[in-house]
Amino acid sequence: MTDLPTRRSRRLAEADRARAAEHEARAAAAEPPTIAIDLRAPAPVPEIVTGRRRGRAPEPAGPDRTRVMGILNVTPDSFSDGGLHQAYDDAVQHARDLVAAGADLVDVGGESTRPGADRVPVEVEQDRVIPVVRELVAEGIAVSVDTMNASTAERAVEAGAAIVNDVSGGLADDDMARVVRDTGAGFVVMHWRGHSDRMYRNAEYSHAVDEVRREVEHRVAELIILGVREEQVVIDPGLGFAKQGVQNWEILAGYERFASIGLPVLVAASRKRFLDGVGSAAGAPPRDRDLATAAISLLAAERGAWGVRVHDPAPTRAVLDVWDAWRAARS
Ligand code: PMM
Repeated sequence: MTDLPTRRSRRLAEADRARAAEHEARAAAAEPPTIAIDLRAPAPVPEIVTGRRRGRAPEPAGPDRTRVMGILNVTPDSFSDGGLHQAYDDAVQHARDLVAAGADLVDVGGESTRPGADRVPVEVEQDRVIPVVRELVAEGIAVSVDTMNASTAERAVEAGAAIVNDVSGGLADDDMARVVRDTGAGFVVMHWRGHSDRMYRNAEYSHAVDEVRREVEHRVAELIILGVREEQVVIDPGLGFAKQGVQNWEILAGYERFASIGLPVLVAASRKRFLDGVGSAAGAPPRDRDLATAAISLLAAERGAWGVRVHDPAPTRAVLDVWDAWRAARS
């Protein structure tokens, strides 16, 4: 009786040894595990993106000043200038005019994101924007491409665009983070809660500033996990996108909370509906909102915004020049 447990434990030990030998044989026959390490140096981030970082005081002029991004919609249906620049020649000429009026860079888009807009086939979008991007870059104009499509972003960056401006922050196309990561392009990550056809159904907040801040911060964290570098990112609260009238003002008034995420901020209020009746008559056409837009540009610049996105750079440039002169005289 006493040797029974011993025999059993011997049998168990033999079975263990056999199993271990079997494992070893299988492991030896299998391919060794491979670990993919990307040894390429990361692509450099364009200077126009990296000028001002957290904690740096705004300077009166030079590369750190608030950038003026001129809007070039090569679309037939954008809410304020749609259809005007559809032809290639018109688009290129309009971009030159934007620069002459004070734009530091031109944001080229081929798909309208106005409320209720339908999606455009990606080939159509690319036919609209890629030749224009190529020409502007050849003329020495800094370009961002306004797209939710990774393949359009990739082709535009290949054509020389420095920045991908994606109103969905990469949520509309799973491949966008890879394109941004691999190209080193700047990436404007806008707050987004879904496509234009359901824009206003998603405009429900108990505290707009806190929720927009939290959602953008979360999105940036996801992008960092996917390999996008912090120095590539510019954040944008997405005025007018899933936000109703007063919510846009709350976001502007809460600018500092948003900026405290610690990333450069783009403010894109230009001609948006929430400006109707502020500084111009209620119901006036969108282009009558350019003075109100310029006032927001000044307030944003004073708070250290990385950039402002505007349809007409002239009034914005004028107020920023006034501010520069004011500050220059003080120092
Ligand atoms: N708004 C529009 C288009 N693109 N991009 C960013 N980053 N932020 C915006 O608020 C934004 C955008 C809306 O249409 P528009 O081109 O006619 O202004």
